[in-house]
Amino acid sequence: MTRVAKKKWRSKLMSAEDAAKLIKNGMNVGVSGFTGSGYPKAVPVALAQQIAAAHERGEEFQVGIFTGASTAPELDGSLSDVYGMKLRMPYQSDPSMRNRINDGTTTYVDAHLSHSGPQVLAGHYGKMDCAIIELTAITKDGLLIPSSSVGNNVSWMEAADFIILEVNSWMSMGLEGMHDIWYGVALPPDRTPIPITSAGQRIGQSYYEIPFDKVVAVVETDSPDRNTPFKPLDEDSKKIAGYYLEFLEHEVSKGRLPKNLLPLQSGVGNIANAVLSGLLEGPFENLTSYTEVIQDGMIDLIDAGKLVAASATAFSLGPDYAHKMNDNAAFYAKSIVLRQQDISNHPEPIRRLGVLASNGLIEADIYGNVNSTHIMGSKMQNGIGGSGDFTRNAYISAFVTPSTAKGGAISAIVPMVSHHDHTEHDTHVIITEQGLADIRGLGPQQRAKVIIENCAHPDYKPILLDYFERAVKSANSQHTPHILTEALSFHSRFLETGTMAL
Ligand code: 0RQ
Repeated sequence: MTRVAKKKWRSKLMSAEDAAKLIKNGMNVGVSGFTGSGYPKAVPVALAQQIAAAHERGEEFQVGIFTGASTAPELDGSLSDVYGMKLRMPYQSDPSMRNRINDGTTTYVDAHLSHSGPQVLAGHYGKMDCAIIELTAITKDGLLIPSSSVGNNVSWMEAADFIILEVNSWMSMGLEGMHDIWYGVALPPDRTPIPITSAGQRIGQSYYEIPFDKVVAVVETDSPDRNTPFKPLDEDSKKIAGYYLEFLEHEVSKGRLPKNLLPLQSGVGNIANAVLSGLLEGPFENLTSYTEVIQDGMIDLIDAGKLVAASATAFSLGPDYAHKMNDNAAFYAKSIVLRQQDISNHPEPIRRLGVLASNGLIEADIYGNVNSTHIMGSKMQNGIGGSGDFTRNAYISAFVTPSTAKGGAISAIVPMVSHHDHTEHDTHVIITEQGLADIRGLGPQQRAKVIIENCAHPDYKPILLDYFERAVKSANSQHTPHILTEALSFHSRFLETGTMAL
């Protein structure tokens, strides 16, 4: 049966190729999609083909692409393979896209995810011409049911001059009712409080509302989301998860956290998923989550009855779990709420609910500053994503990482970070497979000792301690001692010799 059930919407049906022809050189295009979920699957591929053909003819053709977060090969991959993007924001993780950013073809604006929609609406990027948004269905009553992510869709459809909809019949109709679309967001000075006081609370409606006349095409698709499977849990991820869970139990025993904890946020990656797996065996019940993406581990926690409410903006599920979600979406809609990302990631509910954040990092320095985005200070890995939204506003902000990268040639703990995303003020706990540094309430020198002692790899501990002790002796201040000519010596040594080790 067709997913475009309302007759008047069927008058807009079009092929992906014809819809893509409506997008011209230089346009800014807002697309749905968040960590491999809910991105349009047909029009971007057709657009990439048209861009490649134009380039063959020697014509200029590039567009600006605005998303929720990372997408998938059909979008970031296909458009960056043909050098089709002049601008990309706010987050990506695609290898081809990363190459275009680092070879200078595409300008990348690495924005906080909660800011990205409002910034476009405020006009920071000029005009948004087109929005391409994936839906689960247009019902016979004319309701537009979102698909597996909400992301920036509300902002893009409001900002764009015209809208192309992709209706994907691969999505489960059981998703109807899972979304919470709140049309109360406004730019200053018209902002009003977001009335969320518990993680699972619904404050809006389950469908989008857009002017019929703004929609120029409806394209039917039947394609799965393309989420990458999580790697099997390795020993180090399990150790890191174990330290975090011990820490949370300790906080409960001291009366600093309630028995069912506070709403959990869990960043991207395998360690985050290992933490969720650890919770499955842990003592905590009636857990809640106020986070950005629903990961495999959360589905297990819901199945086990341990997680009672989860708020996010998208799924980030491995293929097996994505199918499980599709088969049982109506059941999961009882405990999962998918919201716009300017609400799922907004400082206001994050601070109000007292979220416990846990995010990955590329490197941290001995004083607790964190680099989440740049390899050796220059090369973009993914982007800040939602990590700043959560770490800056969390009740307790933990960072998790293996103590080394690239087979031990790189230490995740360095004298000074080569790029700053999260400052020492927003880092409360750092955890590696070596141990946990609880740096709350500590001054810079005390933090350095705990971070080096508890988190650094044994191969790097002596040279970090040596740096710190010499800095204490020679620095012009005892507050945050540094030897500026040596502060980035670990990085320059790696670039010269291929290892940070001496
Ligand atoms: O590279 O894939 O080539 O082997 O970085 O590192 O250890 O697999 O860890 O997948 O958790 O990613 C910070 C990038 C960590 C991620 C970051 C290399 C390493 C590997 C990945 P390979 P791991 P993760 C809200 C949260 C920002 C967004 C965010 C991230 C690759 O967590 O993007 O937090 N965070 N969002 O080898 C050189 C170093 C390195 C290094 C790691 N010091 N130097 N390479 N790598 N450390 C949720 C959302 O926003 C959706």
